[in-house]
Amino acid sequence: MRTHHCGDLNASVSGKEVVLAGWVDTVRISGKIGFLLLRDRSGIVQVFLDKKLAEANQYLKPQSVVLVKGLVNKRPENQVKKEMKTGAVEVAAASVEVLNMAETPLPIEIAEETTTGLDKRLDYRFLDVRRQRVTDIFTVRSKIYSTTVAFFEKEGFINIQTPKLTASGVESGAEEFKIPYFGKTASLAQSPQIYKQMFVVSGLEKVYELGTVFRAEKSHTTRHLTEFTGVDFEMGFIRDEHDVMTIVEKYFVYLITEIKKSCREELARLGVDLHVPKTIPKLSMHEARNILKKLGKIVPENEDLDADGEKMIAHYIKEKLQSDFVFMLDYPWEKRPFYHMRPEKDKKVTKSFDLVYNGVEIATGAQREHRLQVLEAQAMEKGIDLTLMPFYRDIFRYGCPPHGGVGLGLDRITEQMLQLGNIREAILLPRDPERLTP
Ligand code: AMO
Repeated sequence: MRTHHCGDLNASVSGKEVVLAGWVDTVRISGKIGFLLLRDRSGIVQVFLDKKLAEANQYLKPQSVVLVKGLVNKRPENQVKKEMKTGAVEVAAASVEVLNMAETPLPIEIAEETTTGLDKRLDYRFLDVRRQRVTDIFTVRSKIYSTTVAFFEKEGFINIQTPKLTASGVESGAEEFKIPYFGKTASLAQSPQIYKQMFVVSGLEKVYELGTVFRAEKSHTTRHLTEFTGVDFEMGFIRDEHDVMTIVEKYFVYLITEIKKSCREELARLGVDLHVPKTIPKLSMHEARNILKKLGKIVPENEDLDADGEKMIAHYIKEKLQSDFVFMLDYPWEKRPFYHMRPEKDKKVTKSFDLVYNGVEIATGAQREHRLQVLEAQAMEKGIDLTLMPFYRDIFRYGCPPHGGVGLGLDRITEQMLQLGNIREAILLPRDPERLTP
């Protein structure tokens, strides 16, 4: 249909006939002539309409879809607006064909500085994405996704896809969505935890999955969704949880280096300056509690850090070590699931960690307990009878290597990387306790 995209036009194609197609950003008819700003995924170009075309298109509505044929001309230097990506040239239209007229009024304001609130924008997300900022966010997210896959492939992990319809999970019963399943009750997978362990034990040794995770959490926060994209990996033959953290550190060095390189324009428009971590500092929960105590916040021994505590620690680490990331180690046993390993010397903690990025937890990981007797006893302590989960129990019976892994949230990574302030900005169609449409 088209010979060029709007964003491809520059002085080098000046004098050429082109065919463009896209959405009408604005149309301005003044006196006998007109100007139409045409937008496609790559950018915006100004189209000049002579008297005949200006008259014919005086009722053209913004957001209509048009096909423009015309000649590329260099614009006079004094007319070139710096902020316009293709500002150096314009197209003198020979014809404008309206492929589809948009209705008016538009339900949301499609402008860079939109006054439409987030909820309404999400109701009309397909229109919201027509804003450059939103296209930029999802271009970066797409790159985060593909770079994540590239990283795990490069590191020799094998991609797995595991069921999302399950009998039950291992995270926490309260967080499962139960659905009818041919006379039985199924749960939507709240994590691929069981399966990623299963396929390490199977002999695949190193596995990863990017998949949908469901959590029936009635949380109305800026960082919780009921459906999100999990980045899970699991690896066998580890010495301890630090081997797993090494992979996480390598991943973020690779990811941020790649995003800085391939999304330069998007990051510039979004006003984001990314820092590639060198090493990620590690802080035990014991140290974190002491730091927070000095800052006036008391966190009891058996408690997790809340969102506020994470932010305070992140701020402290940023000031002291200039790092956007921090690993938090040794989470209390009371707050962690039964499958986390506990160190021999201190059964009150676990060989687990969280990764905090710009003040928000984006990953949880641990060395898993692979000795069946210990695992069964740990499950019992948490009130879970492993004999009721035979397919999980079995994976520890026939040769199970020491192993560990991590669950990261792709939506949270995107949100924190781009500093969007709300996880809903980082996902096309968020699901939360109030939102099930569109
Ligand atoms: P956890 O429950 O901490 O760990 O989840 C791992 C990561 O997933 C993301 N996340 C969420 N993102 C959006 N909305 C939510 N409601 C939400 N809940 C979690 C976060 C979090 O760090 N099986 C373990 C992981 C493991 O040990 O391998 C687990 O699921 O980024």
